[in-house]
Amino acid sequence: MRGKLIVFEGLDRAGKSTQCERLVESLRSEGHRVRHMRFPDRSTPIGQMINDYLKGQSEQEDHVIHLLFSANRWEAATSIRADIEAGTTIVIDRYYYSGCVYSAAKNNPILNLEWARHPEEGLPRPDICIFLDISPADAAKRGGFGGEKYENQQMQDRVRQLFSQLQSSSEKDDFATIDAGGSLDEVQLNVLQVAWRAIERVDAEGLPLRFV
Ligand code: ADP
Ligand code: 2DT
Ligand code: MG
Repeated sequence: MRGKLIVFEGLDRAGKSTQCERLVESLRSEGHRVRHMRFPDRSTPIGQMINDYLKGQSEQEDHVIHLLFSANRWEAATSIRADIEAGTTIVIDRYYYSGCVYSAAKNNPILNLEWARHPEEGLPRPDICIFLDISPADAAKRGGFGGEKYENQQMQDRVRQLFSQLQSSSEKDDFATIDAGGSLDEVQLNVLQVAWRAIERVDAEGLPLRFV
């Protein structure tokens, strides 16, 4: 059986990184072969350029940084596909949905959601995107903003709006939305249920890996 492609998305402090790790551990303990990834992958030369930009150590034109984020996924795309075909499930902390909404949130006159999506076309498409939904008030309880580029209220508000736009577009069937405001264990239980359901569906229906 092929591996599955499972993605976590959501706003800053929704609990993506925490729940991503927990899901990877749970699936491994059940005997699945699992590769844990995150985007941006700051370890590659392209990822280092993205890291410098997010930390305010370099400037990039809006389209240029958008294409670097996309290239950072494309440089991993062949190995994602190969692993899935070889039976390894891949769990990713952020993917092209973040790529689209963060760039479109800048209100650049050209770089809207539609423009933003084009360079992503052809990437492996997730079997499920688990969207961790948090209110601004609950996010604030989890600490303030860090120092990175997009960690400010205006950007987060736009990102929230655009994520909801994406979830009622052609991408809507990709998403399972989970209330991320509960305790760590409550959220984890819901995540597990959604992930199991997605895995079972792919296996039961013999669904092939799709592409964006
Ligand atoms: P993200 O990757 O979405 O930005 P993190 O997983 O890094 O979020 O979590 C952000 C902060 O909130 C961390 O300090 C984490 O321990 C805490 N946190 C995550 N999930 C919960 C939760 N369900 N309840 C309370 N605190 C949480
Ligand atoms: P982390 O805090 O999760 O490391 O994210 N971002 C992310 C984009 O603007 N485009 C993308 O394609 C991706 C994957 C979201 C760092 C920041 O990078 C943003 C937050
Ligand atoms: Mg994180």
